[in-house]
Amino acid sequence: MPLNRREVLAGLLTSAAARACFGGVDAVLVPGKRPLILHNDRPEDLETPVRYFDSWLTPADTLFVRQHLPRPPAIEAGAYRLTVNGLVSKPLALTLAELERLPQVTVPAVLECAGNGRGFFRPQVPGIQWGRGAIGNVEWSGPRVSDVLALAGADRSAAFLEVDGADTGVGGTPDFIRSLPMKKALDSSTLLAVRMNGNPIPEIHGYPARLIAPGWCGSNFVKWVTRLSPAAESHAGFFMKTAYRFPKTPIPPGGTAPASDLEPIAGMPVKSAITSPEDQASLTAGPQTVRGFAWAGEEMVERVEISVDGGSHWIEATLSPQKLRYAWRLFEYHFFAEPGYYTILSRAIDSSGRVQPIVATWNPSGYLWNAVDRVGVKVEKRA
Ligand SMILES: Nc1nc2c(c(=O)[nH]1)N[C@H]1C(S)=C(S)[C@@H](COP(=O)(O)O)O[C@H]1N2
Ligand SMILES: [Mo]
Repeated sequence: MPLNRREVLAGLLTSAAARACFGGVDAVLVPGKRPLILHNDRPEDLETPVRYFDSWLTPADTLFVRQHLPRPPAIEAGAYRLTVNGLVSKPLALTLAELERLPQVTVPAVLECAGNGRGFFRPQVPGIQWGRGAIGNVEWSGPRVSDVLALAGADRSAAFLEVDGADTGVGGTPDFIRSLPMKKALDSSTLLAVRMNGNPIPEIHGYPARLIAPGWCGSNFVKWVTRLSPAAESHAGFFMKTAYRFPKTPIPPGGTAPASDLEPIAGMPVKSAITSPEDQASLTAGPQTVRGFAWAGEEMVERVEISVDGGSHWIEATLSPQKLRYAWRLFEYHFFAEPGYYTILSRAIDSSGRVQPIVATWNPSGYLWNAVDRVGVKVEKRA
């Protein structure tokens, strides 16, 4: 539920590190973060304002935060244990040092909440009304999940890997447990990350270890991982059986789908977003630059096209040279603007031929918003 100003103030009184600037919804509730868009304060759900997206890697101090449950007590490095049990021949409890002694692999990968862009769906759907900023591009490092599982003699033919974080359900809230298909768990890019952008993972982002399932939605990136269990079945809890499911075939906007017509979200769709100029910005006539990022889940971004006339003409943007599966690519497009109003659009095209659609597929939970992005700008005469 969004907080009103009084609730924000009440939160401030109980949190010494908290500060808020009341010009907008920006607030600092987490030490070490720049002011982010506040959706919830306890647990913290914070969105990155698009103006912060000006680099290929998203720094820790601007990365969005999403959690369903209260943050677990800080985990101390020496006390940390990763339990590997279930369908394994040798159940284990690994220390952080043991994880760090395995070969360390680095994978730059987008972290995006399945609900990013939910606020744009019409009719509206319940849930956090994220705009464009529940996403970031981060360099993750740590052992491969497959190497960790090998230590325990895991049954590689088990259908799923159950992943549990240190946070637990409170009252009636279910525990956050996810099941990853074993095929994805054993992929050489799937990591149990112990570092984020070269540093230990910040507490709020999952210290000391979190799962990284590149190209898949953020709900699979389980934070504070304390248990990995190969299993024959997918976990029966809320976060697998109800949440993060998408209609197998499109349904009418505003409609419903029986549970049997929903399936778990896996790889993410193709998408681009404009980060500059901001929507409804006032610009001065002359040369203009449109900037943003594009990503395509498990596919490669091949091309981004820009229109500055509402989609009548499309021209290819310049992409950043880093062409890596799972990471986003930055784009740039230059044009000369006479005074007037411009509707600027961006669309990405990926290696499997997917084109970012004009209309995102409406679904009851508001997942996977990926419609062509759009900002409007007013260009005024040079003074
Ligand atoms: N243990 C745990 N892991 C979690 C979650 C959670 O609530 N608990 N939220 C998931 C969801 S839905 C998302 S989008 C990402 C958000 O990661 P971040 O908070 O580091 O941005 O974490 C995922 N991992
Ligand atoms: Mo999410």
